[in-house]
Amino acid sequence: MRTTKAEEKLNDLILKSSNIVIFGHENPDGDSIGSAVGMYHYLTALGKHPHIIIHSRLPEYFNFIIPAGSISYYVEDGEKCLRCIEEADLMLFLDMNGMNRTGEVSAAAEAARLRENAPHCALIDHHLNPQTDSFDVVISDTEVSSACELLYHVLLAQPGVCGDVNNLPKECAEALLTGILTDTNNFANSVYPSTYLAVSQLQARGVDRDAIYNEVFRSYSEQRMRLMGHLLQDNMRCLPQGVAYFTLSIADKKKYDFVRGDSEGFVNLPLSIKEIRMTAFFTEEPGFVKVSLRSKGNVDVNDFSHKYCNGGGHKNASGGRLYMPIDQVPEYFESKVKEFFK
Ligand SMILES: [Mn+2]
Repeated sequence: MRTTKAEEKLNDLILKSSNIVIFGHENPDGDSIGSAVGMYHYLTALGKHPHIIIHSRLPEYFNFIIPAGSISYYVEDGEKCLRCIEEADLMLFLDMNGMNRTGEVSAAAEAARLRENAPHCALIDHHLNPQTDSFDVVISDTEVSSACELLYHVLLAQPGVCGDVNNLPKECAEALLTGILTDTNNFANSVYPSTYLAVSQLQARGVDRDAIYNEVFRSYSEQRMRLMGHLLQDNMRCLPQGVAYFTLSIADKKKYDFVRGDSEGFVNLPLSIKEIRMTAFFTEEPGFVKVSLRSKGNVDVNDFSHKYCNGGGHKNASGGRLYMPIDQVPEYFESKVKEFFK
């Protein structure tokens, strides 16, 4: 097992730290929570004191991998979060390309960098354009399926693990596989040869892939499926450029008893239409519209999001925000699609 300089440095920082804060990104998904929880178990097994900080709560169907008391949510218990940052020797940022992706807690994280006895900071991520300046260690690779896959390779290269997956706690392996399953949408996208190697080893470690699949992809409500039907039937529009999009209003969320995570995966649905090469899904939130973009082949939605949606991500999957009423989004989006595909 070859260990890179960055992996060695990460190992050093972990060994000499005790209180370690792990940050997940705002609107956490399976990869964010999987990588954070995976790291939490690894550090706990080493005798460290890790704690996870996330801006706000995640969908309930991820509860099955979250150890009791392991996470504090900034919007619910900001004081505890600030105390953890205050006491941190090391802060880890997973599945995000910069501290600003942690939401409102990012101000406290950035301020901690300037204090006396500042904590060290490490980034482990698979998004484009990592903000390397803010970190002592940056482990960034965009040629992997997910942060969880990258973390798997990083943990295996740690001297104490010696390349043997059996040296990782089983709960760590479960969390990592959860993130790989969700970020690839059950192996539909962003799958690399290294992904199968990781998954093969994680299954060999005894992780029950089918059980995770049922927890993550088959745990929704009836109302969620009816909402999906409504959006596809009454709301989806297909444009001549091979672009499909739909919007979810706060009114529809109320009508269909929407809970966090219910719209997970919706954005991918129109990509099953042969002619469609790009999809957009707009969700009305208080004060802004959340944008999710997906594409097939060479259509670069990272570029689209940078140009028109105040965001970014990956070539075939990215996100952003619009600051306009939801009913103005169709006109805006359709004009930008015309410009983009000109
Ligand atoms: Mn990810």
